[in-house]
Formats: sequence, structure tokens, C-alpha cells
Amino acid sequence: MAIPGVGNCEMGLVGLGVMGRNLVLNLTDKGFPVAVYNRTPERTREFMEREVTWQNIRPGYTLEEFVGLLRRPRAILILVTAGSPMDAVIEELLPLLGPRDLIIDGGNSHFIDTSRRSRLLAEKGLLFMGLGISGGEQGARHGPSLMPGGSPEAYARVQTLLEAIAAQKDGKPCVAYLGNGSCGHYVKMVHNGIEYGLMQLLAETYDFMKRGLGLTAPDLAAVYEGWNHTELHSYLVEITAKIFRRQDEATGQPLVELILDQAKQKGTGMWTSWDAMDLQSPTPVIDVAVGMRDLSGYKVQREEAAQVLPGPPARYHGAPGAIITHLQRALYAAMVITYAQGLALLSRASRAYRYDLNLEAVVRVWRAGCIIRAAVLEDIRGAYQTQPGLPNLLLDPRLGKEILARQNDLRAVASLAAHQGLPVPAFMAALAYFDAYRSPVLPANLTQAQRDFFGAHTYERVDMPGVFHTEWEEE
Ligand code: NBP
Repeated sequence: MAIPGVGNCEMGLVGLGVMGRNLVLNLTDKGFPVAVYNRTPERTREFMEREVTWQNIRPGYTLEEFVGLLRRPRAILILVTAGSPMDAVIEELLPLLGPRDLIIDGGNSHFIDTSRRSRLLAEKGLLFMGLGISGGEQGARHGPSLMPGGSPEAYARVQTLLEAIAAQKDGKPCVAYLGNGSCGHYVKMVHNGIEYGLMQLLAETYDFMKRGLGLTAPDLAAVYEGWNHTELHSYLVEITAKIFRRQDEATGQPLVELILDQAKQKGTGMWTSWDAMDLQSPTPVIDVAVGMRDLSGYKVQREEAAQVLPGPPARYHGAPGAIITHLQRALYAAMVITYAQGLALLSRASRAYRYDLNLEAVVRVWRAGCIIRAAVLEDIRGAYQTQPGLPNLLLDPRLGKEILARQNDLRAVASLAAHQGLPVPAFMAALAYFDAYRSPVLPANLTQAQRDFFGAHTYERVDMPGVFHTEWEEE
């Protein structure tokens, strides 16, 4: 292979942070000559000194030098912090680029920003792609799940390269052209929303088994390891088991027990809930997961409240085996319900934003490389293969049957947790969503009557067409 030099690097990458560094190595492993640039040149220097594969990597210490290394029309992948840093990099690059050059935003950008940037760059005759990337550091290095959106022309330009660096599942790359405009970043946002929901469900199983059943870290590791060999097989269950095995070197205690119980966030789960509310597509498990991270931040208040608001003893004194089985089965049902909420949102967003999304392709891309990869995605993919227009996963005959078979486990977990005073809001939200979704009649008629009572908002009737208003207060 030719040593890359001026004008013959296939891809340029801006931003040598965690993701950028690892993606460069992934790209060069696959034989693509890459030019790199980082705002702080010291970081570029360190990177070039450390990496043995440097022959395939060319550094640019100014943006001009960097752009000059690229084959025309150029393709530049930007991996910098989302928000204003992304705008700053695009603005600096613009005067150096020419017609049909392609800019790819690989960060966790908000989809509204991506739409704005798509329009701006189209006006200037450039191509733009919003590329959702999942899999963290390891995924970037060895094969992430990639969620590209933008024009088909933009995708065609880098399809070979993206397919080469993506995670592979059954010999097929975990990347597919998903749709136009901000579609890729929207799908990544919902991926992260689902991730929040699944993590919250796992956190609740941990709390239930620790405080409710008295399991220790080694016990918990064994439970999650066992679960990972069942229908729950997934990346998040696998790493949860590993976390409970890890001891703190200094104290010999389980490391997880030494970590402060305040969960941070970067916003993608919250964005999912915001947009779900905007589009009126309910995602209660995701909403509650965001809220519980927020509530975890109220550590001082929680400690005060613990002194003055006693509940029932958390400890359950029955045999733990049956409860752990309920938890396992309930977790599977709640996980499917969480995927169902996220995918129903994607279906709604596809219509609202004209993405023309293929949900089977989305699920296919999520089967490996990403944080929410799980064995159940095979069945979910099968559901969309059979019925591409499926309005909700719960209506898939196979998955619906699996949830029905576990509804009593969900009820057992929710009621036992309520009885023991243990918070399991994600399980409860999953169960309530299931019960509401399968209710042909909901009490929304009362809500309508109240709205009409105090605000003359009118209502419709079940027995005749039209719009009605009643003077509810009898004189
Ligand atoms: P890091 O925090 O590791 O690196 C940030 C990069 O942004 C550095 O190269 C930094 O350059 C550069 N940068 C900043 Br900050 N402001 C800049 C500016 N105004 N102009 C030019 N460069 C600027 O981030 P990361 O974890 O690699 O994440 C990159 C993107 O990928 C983010 O959008 C993130 O949300 C997304 N993402 C991350 C993960 C993950 O697991 N980490 C997973 C999926 C997606 P400097 O060296 O000069 O400060």
C-alpha cells in the first residue's frame, strides 16, 4: 500500500479524543490511509509517537496542512464534543473545502443541530452526514454500530469504509443507510434513550436483590452471569456481572459499593424524552430512567429524608430463589417493553420528520457493536421483517406472547417491591404501559370532562359524532 501523503488520504479525522483516536486505529487497521488533526497539537504529537501503525496515518498540525493531505472530493469525520465545538470546527473548515466535499459529524449531536448544519452545508454545495456511533472506546477501536443519516450520495461516498470499520454480525456489517437529514443522529439519540431505560431496569434489579434479598456482590455477579446465559443475553447484563466481580485494589471491597450513588448524564436520554413528549409518543420507561438519574443527584436530601420518612423494612424474608426467577422473567418483559417504546417513537419520528426509516435496518445495526446489543434484538428484527409497518412491538404475535407469559412476573416484582418499600419505577412504568396499551377503554373520558368543565375545551362522544360542550355547573 502507498504511504499516504499530500492529497491521497482517503479520510480525514478531526478530534483525537477517546473516540477519534480509536476510530483512526480502526480505519488504518482496515487499510485506509487517514489524515488526523486535533485542536491541541500536543495531542496529535503524542498520538503519532505512541501508535506503531503511524505509517498509515498522516498528521496535519494546521487545518490547511490537514486538508491538503486529503484525496478529492474530501471526506472529513469530525469527532469533537457536541454543540458549539462542532460548529466551531465546521466554521474553520468551510473556507478550506470545495464543492462535493463531505463533512461527517460523528458526535452525539442533537438532531435539530444536525438539520441546521445539513441545510447550511447544502447551501454551500457541500455534503453532510450525521453519523451516530455507539460502542464506546472498545467499539470505536474494534467495530462500532454505525447509524448514518444524510443524502444517499453522501453515504455512497463512504459506504465501503463504514462497512469495513463497523461491528460485524453473522458476516454482515452493523451499518446501513438509515435515511435523510438528521435521521442518523435521531436514531442514535433513541438508542441512548433505550440504553437509559435498560440501565435503570438493571439498577432496580440490583437494588431489589441487594436491599430486598440481602445478596452480596459475589452473589450478584453469579446471578447476572447466569442471566447472561439466558434470553437476557446482552452487553449490559454481561458488563453488570463483571462490575460485581471487580474489587477495589486499595480496600479489597467490591468497587461498585465504593462508587457514589449519583448518576451523571450527558443529555441524550433527556432529549429522547423531550422529543417523545413533543411527538406525543409515550416512552415512560425512558422518562423514569432520566428522572431517577436526576433524583439520585439529591443525595443530601435523600439522606435527610431517610431520617424522617421511614418505610417498611426493605428485607424480604421468603426464599430468594423464586423472587430471582420473577426478576429475571420480569426484566426480559420490561426490556422488550423499553425497546417497544423507543421503536414506536422512531416510527412516529419517521413520519413527522420524513426520515422514511426502515426499522428492521435500525434493529439490524443495533445487533452488535452498540451498548444496547442483546439477543432479543434477533426476535425484534424478525418482528419488523415480517411486518415492516408494525405500530408497536407488543402487537408482534411472538413477542406479545412472550410478554403475556411474563406479565405475572412483572406484577410480582412491582407488588413485592411496593410492599417492601423498594423503588422500581422503571418496572412499574413498563407494567403500567403494558396494561394501558392493552386497555380498550381508559379513564381519559373523565380527563376530557374535567377539561371541558374548567376550560370549555369540548369533548367528543362515543354514541354520536360531533364536538360538544356542557355547562357543568348547575345554576
Ligand atoms: P473527548 O472529550 O475524548 O475529546 C474531545 C475532542 O474535542 C478533543 O479532541 C478536543 O480537542 C476537541 N475539541 C473540543 Br472539546 N472543543 C473543540 C473546538 N472548539 N475545536 C476543535 N476541537 C475541539 O470526546 P470523545 O469521548 O472522543 O467524544 C467525541 C464525540 O463522540 C462526542 O460528541 C461524544 O458525545 C461522542 N461519543 C462518545 C462516546 C464515548 O464513549 N466516549 C460514544 C459515542 C459517541 P483538544 O484536544 O484540543 O481539547
